[in-house]
Amino acid sequence: MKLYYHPASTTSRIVQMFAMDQGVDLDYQVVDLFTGEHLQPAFASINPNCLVPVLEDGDFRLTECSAILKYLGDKVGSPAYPKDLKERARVHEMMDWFNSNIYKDFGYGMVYPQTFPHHKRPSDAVQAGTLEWGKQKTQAWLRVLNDSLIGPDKEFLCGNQITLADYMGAEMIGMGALIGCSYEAYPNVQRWMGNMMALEHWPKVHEGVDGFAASLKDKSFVAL
Ligand SMILES: N[C@@H](CCC(=O)N[C@@H](CS)C(=O)NCC(=O)O)C(=O)O
Repeated sequence: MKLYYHPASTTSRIVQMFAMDQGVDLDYQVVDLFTGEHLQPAFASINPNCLVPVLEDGDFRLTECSAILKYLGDKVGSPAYPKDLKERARVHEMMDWFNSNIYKDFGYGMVYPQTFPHHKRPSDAVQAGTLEWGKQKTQAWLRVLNDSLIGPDKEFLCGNQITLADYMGAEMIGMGALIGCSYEAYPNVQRWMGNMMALEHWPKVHEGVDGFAASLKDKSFVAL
């Protein structure tokens, strides 16, 4: 199986972390987001959304990191994708929560407009308004995540076993490193992120994005 990806892409790292942690062998092909390779006809014919990641399994092609995780989870019979109907529904619930709440307001509303030039809004006023909105919404989501979804006892999002939702959620929170975010106000989130960052393959998968973060460290950002 092949994964089209980029190391600075949050949604690519979600799939990479799962695959490496669960021993799923993938061929990795970089699509260079910084030179706009993903916008060129060759990649647009692979994914008309012009986004990574894309998985290819023979002649079967799949986009959307959430769908890719579920496909791989079932394909390899991963314990991170429980088969019990209600346990699986909880994992889906958490994945949808991250993808439709945090990723929209934090990723597309705060991190990307400040780190990818083509996501910067067309005027200073629109940019400032976008970031302010994104920050307020993100803080509210983090409060829910900290107080209600994780709480003081659980090691992982759906209990004490890692699931697909953790691989997705940890990247969607971890990308805040690019703009210098601190999660000190959210101790349960910090504790859970610590569990995820202790995974064996975390440093290797994050080499590229850590380098990108280091290159941005002297810039000033609207952060948490
Ligand atoms: N809904 C997609 C979103 C994928 C996505 O946001 N990909 C970003 C990188 S993290 C991308 O390819 N961005 C290119 C761009 O914005 O031009 C998924 O979940 O896979």
